[in-house]
Amino acid sequence: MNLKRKTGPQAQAELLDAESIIKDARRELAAPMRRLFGKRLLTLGSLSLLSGCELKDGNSVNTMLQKISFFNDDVQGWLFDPKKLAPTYAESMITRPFPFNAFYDIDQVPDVDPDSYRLKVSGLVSGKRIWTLPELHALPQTSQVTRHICIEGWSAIGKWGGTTFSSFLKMAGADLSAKYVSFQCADEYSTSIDMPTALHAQTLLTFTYDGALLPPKYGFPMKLRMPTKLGYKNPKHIIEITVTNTYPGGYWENQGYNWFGGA
Ligand SMILES: Nc1nc2c(c(=O)[nH]1)N[C@H]1C(S)=C(S)[C@@H](COP(=O)(O)O)O[C@H]1N2
Ligand SMILES: [Mo]
Repeated sequence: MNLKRKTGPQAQAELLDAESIIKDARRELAAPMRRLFGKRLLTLGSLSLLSGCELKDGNSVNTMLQKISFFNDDVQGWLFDPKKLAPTYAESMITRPFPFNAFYDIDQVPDVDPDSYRLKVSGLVSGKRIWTLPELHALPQTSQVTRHICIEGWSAIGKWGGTTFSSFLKMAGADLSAKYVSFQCADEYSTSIDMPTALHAQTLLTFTYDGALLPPKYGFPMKLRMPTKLGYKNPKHIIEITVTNTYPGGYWENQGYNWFGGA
């Protein structure tokens, strides 16, 4: 894609998007390296050198994000600051249509029946273990417009609404000193996260996308949305949440994707 050759509102939107990605890249991805190597790495030029990417358009920015997130894999665990917030955006910046992605095609999206649906909460928890959808929808709701970054080299801005995951975990009587929270999904996908990320202020158990009930393709009946993590760490169609001290892995993690997966 060469943005310079395009004209019209779509091209302008893409250019704007590329600019905001660069801003995020500087803020989000340069910060850990800045702490590691000093101020010089803050320039886009040095980020570009380090990742071997020429930053000429939206795609190359995405490729750089991908490479730098791999570069960070070994160091970001201990650099993770549980209080640091990911950028949020104006609703006018939402990417339309928002991309669909899964380990299968869109016609294979699982069809979850809302009436018989039950969320199971298991492992190191002392509270309620079985939740119906109306019970989950009755929890306090909030929403966020954030950037979703997929390791396959694309990113998009979307709006998800739901309940703060930290308050859900507290309500479920979860052992907050446990190491991991893992997720089983209706499509046999799974992933897991560290407890500091689970308790992060922007980690939401979401039931809506762009103000409407989460459609099947985006993860009905719920998606855990974490702007601080790459796309594959954000499970859709969750059917079971487990609090544990035993390393749980996940669908992509077991095939070599980095477990931490920070964005
Ligand atoms: N259950 C489930 N969750 C999943 C996946 C999946 O295949 N199954 N794919 C992950 C990946 S790699 C991405 S990029 C996002 C895509 O979410 P979207 O379809 O809402 O864009 O979902 C993540 N969560
Ligand atoms: Mo992804």
